[in-house]
Amino acid sequence: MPRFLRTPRVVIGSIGDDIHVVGITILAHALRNAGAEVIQLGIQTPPEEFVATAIAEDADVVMVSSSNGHAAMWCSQLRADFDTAGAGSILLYIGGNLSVSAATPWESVEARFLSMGFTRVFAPRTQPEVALEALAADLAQLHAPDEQEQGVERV
Ligand code: B12
Repeated sequence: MPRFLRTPRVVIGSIGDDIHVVGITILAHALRNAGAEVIQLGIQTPPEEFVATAIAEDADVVMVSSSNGHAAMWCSQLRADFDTAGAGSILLYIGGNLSVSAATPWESVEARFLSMGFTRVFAPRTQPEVALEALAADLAQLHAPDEQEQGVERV
């Protein structure tokens, strides 16, 4: 399990009309166990609620889940919405079942969501540990200069 230099604040939810709840429940549980502060938005969360909550909660990362095949429709403007709200550089992760057809090559699905502005795109059935490792690495990279300056030690 990764160790965080400081408590990450994570906003998580299933976007748009998506009702699949098991993935976000497991992910939220794993994040809390790893020491993260999790703001769980639940299912059927409108894109604008991710933006408003992430800003209100001063989140480090937004984890979007989508399993019903509608992700591209609900996510196409999400990065732009964060830009408009003044939080353009927030970490934006997405996972679940992102394509309508399982036959779509993963590389093209990943490329599509990266081009929408997601920081990381996770393949179906990604285990929580993978997301935790990615988050620890991204946060360490983002905060590296601050931590060195302040002499913060890993606990
Ligand atoms: C259970 C289930 C349902 C239940 C949901 C119950 C509930 N309240 O959650 C019910 C029966 C209600 C349902 C409904 C529908 N479902 Co459904 N469902 C499933 C099923 C069988 C399992 C989903 C699940 O819980 N998996 C277990 C969890 C732990 O796995 P997970 O969600 O993948 O999440 C893991 C990872 O992916 C990852 N993860 C998930 N999100 C994120 C986000 C980030 C940022 C990260 C890092 C990781 C991450 O973390 C989790 C832990 O490992 C899947 C098939 C399957 N085997 O996956 C279909 C499936 C997801 N459903 C599907 C469909 C099509 C539907 C419906 C549209 C069907 C219909 N015609 O009505 C509706 C959706 C309606 C809607 N508005 O959303 C399709 C989606 C296909 C697609 N993407 O194109 C699937 C893949 C079935 C299939 N093979 O066709 N479903």
